[in-house]
Amino acid sequence: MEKIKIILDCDPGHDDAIAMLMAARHPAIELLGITIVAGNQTLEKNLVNALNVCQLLDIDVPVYAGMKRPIMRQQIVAGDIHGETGLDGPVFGPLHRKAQPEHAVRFLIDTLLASDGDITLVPVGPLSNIAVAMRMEPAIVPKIKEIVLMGGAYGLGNTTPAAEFNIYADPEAARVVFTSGVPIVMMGLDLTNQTVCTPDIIRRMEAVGNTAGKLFGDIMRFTLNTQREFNGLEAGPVHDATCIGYLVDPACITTRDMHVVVDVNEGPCYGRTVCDEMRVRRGLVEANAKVGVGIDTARFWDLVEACLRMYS
Ligand SMILES: [Ca+2]
Repeated sequence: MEKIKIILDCDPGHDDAIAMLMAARHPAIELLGITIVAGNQTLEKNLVNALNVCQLLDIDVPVYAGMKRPIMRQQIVAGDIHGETGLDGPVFGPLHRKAQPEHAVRFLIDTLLASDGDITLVPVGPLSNIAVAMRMEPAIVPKIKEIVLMGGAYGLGNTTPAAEFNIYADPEAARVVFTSGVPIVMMGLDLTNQTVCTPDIIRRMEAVGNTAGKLFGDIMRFTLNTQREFNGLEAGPVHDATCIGYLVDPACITTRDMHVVVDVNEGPCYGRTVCDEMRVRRGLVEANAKVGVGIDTARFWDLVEACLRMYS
């Protein structure tokens, strides 16, 4: 079977780390690189977190640092959910792993230009790196096979009543990506909040009994409390990991075609993904995204466990 070539663009981040460990070992995926963006925390902190996860789990994939700030807006971070480090919970040893010297945007451009149009981008943080790459070298746009992203919502937001964090953290970048014409699959909160990782699931993953299972537990036990406190959820969802679930087992996720517009007007809906869920504009606009609406959670958690078992 031909592997799905991906670049994972992330801001680790608790759920990012789960996406990383799934993407790095699943045999259906060839992980070409991990690009880091400011988001859940500053770029510097997200980069350290990514390198720590790679070092701990022996993930031999190049890591590139990207955009330090959003395109236009003031920077925001999600310290309430992800803690001061951006990945509070796990304790890592001294860090020896280093990032590549090249900028993430350069890596994205060069890799896509040299490709046969067979690379899928998987952005699970603010879209700053992807948007800047598209603006710096528009020739990459037709080279992108698909963008499978975590962000947005057709229902309510988690950072403002209208907006989800990844999109709200850089709405102008999201606008660039959603108007690019590249096929988009959007895993928004409506879908990802269905993956709340309750204590029984945490215990099940820890019972795998290896380093990856322990890391999963250390990560998700931290979000149990923050998500309950700040978002009123039963436990922490593994938002970003649903993108990997979709790639390797698309039948586990139901999507609907929708036209999605990112609101970049300053006001209460700044950063909202306005999704034409009811298709009221049918005949006027074409759908530009497949939006996740449902997930077979039993099948999804089986997949997560299988990925954890791929580690020694
Ligand atoms: Ca993320």
